[in-house]
Amino acid sequence: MKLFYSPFHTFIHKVLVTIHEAGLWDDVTFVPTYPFKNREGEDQGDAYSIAALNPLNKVPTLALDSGQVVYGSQAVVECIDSMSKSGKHLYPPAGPTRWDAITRLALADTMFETTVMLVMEGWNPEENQRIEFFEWIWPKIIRGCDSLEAACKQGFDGFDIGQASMLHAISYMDFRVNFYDAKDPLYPDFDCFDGRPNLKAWWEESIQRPSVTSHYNRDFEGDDSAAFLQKNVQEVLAAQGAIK
Ligand SMILES: N[C@@H](CCC(=O)N[C@@H](CS)C(=O)NCC(=O)O)C(=O)O
Repeated sequence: MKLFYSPFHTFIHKVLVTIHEAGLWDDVTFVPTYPFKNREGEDQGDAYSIAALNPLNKVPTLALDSGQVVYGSQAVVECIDSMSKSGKHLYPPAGPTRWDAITRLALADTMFETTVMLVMEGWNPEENQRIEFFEWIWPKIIRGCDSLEAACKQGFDGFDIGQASMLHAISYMDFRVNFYDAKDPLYPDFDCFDGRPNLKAWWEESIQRPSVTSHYNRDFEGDDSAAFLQKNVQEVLAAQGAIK
């Protein structure tokens, strides 16, 4: 199977964590995709487009060997977890523990997505950035961090999909500041661990997991050319019978 994703390993990808935890690392062809290089005004044109596979043209997108395409990160991780070869599953059985795990998945995923929205707002010239936008987003992130602190204080029974998403969201906040050099108008020095000792202790322990160290802060070493990407898109279409 092929995973189309953006190969920035300076944050933790919950999809990569899930693949590793499932013992499926060697079954995946990792296909780097740069969705924002397709934006108008970029000189790459549609070179990195995966719209032929995913109408939203978003990462992550998973293509199974059958040609079936699964997109939306929640669908992708559930699909991967279902194929686990390691005997481990990140989704507890139906019941309160599962609802808790998938609710934290939803919370952390939305914290991640709203942080992406802050990144995109920050691409506007400073005088055009909407302060109301930051005022709308930040309380969600701050309450979210408080809720995760409470969850960490209570503790977890093993590693679950909610925690994979928490790693993703928390590391992306750092990525926003360091990679994009974001100067936030409201919280320029925000540190999610400040006053949240349980979240910090959980983080320190969780980033030791092999599923995290497998990629976090490591260079991507494969082929990230547009030609490699499009070759893989064509292979998926061929598997679907869409091209000869
Ligand atoms: N809800 C989606 C969000 C994925 C997402 O927003 N991906 C971004 C990269 S961080 C993307 O591909 N953006 C390209 C675009 O929106 O055109 C998911 O969970 O998979």
